[in-house]
Amino acid sequence: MTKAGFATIIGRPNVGKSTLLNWIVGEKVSITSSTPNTTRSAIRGILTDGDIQVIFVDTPGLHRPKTTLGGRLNDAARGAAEDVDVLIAMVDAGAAIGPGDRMVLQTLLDVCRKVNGPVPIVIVNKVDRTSRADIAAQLVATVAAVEELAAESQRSEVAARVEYFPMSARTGDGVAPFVEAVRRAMPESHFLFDADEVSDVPEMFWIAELVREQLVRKTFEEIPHSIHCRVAEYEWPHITVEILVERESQKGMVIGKGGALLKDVGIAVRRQLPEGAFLELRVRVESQWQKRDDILDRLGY
Ligand SMILES: Nc1nc2c(ncn2[C@@H]2O[C@H](COP(=O)(O)OP(=O)(O)OP(=O)(O)O)[C@@H](O)[C@H]2O)c(=O)[nH]1
Ligand SMILES: [Mg+2]
Repeated sequence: MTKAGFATIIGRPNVGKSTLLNWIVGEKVSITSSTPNTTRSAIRGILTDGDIQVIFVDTPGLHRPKTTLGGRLNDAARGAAEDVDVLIAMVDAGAAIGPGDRMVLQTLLDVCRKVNGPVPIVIVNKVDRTSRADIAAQLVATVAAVEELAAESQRSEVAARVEYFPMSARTGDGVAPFVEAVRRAMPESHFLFDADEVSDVPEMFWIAELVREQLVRKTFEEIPHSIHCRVAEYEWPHITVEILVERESQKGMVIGKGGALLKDVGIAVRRQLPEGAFLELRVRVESQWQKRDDILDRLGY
């Protein structure tokens, strides 16, 4: 009998959730950057090995929202944490456990309290950047935070079941035992995806994501958050991606001096597309789109 199920990763923005998903499936299926709130939807990466299939789900970083979009990103993450077989909360080894992490750990305890609820796992990521002593201290601090939150919310039974894994999603150090624990938790089931599938991300969405990834990496301050990308026209090999920004001034920043920034973005994206692709990038102002429910509905958030 085969086994298959879902394992969702939640955490504050920027802790390394998407980097881990990509490492696990061995391919880039979720865009990453050092700017918080890079991921804007639940992204599935599929790992099939032998007779066990795990669908790992990457989520938008949980944060205190400042815009309507931010609230929707949190909702998407919380939604993806329901009805799964394993729930994984990730914290950063190099940053003190703060209110944001506590909120994430509380979500883990709450969702996993249900009878036959998900197996709770906590990851301490980015251990490549910290000393052994600091990793040990962070593990102790994380366990203490989980136990304190559990004591306050009558979740001690859940806290006792939590498994902890220090790792580096960047180097892959420590990832294997974690993946083994997730595989062990999969229930008996037929496979939910073909054994050779790594992701169910539609091609149009993926091309728009690759453009957004470059823009998020190459722009600063509020601009990464003001950008939305979508494929406006697709007739292979001609692809037009429309880049939405919120203000006229941002348009200039995204285009760059003499079009330099957009050109760089185009080069970096084309390298990741099949040979022969013609990519056209267009920038359009859609005022305050992050704050407007009607536009967010239309954009699919
Ligand atoms: N040194 C180090 N950096 C890492 C590690 N994992 C991720 N990073 C870096 O941390 C930054 C954020 O990584 P992401 O994977 O985009 O983080 P995320 O949790 O998906 O962030 P959001 O999508 O914004 O919620 C990137 O610059 C990564 O390269 C790690 O194990 N070690
Ligand atoms: Mg991400």
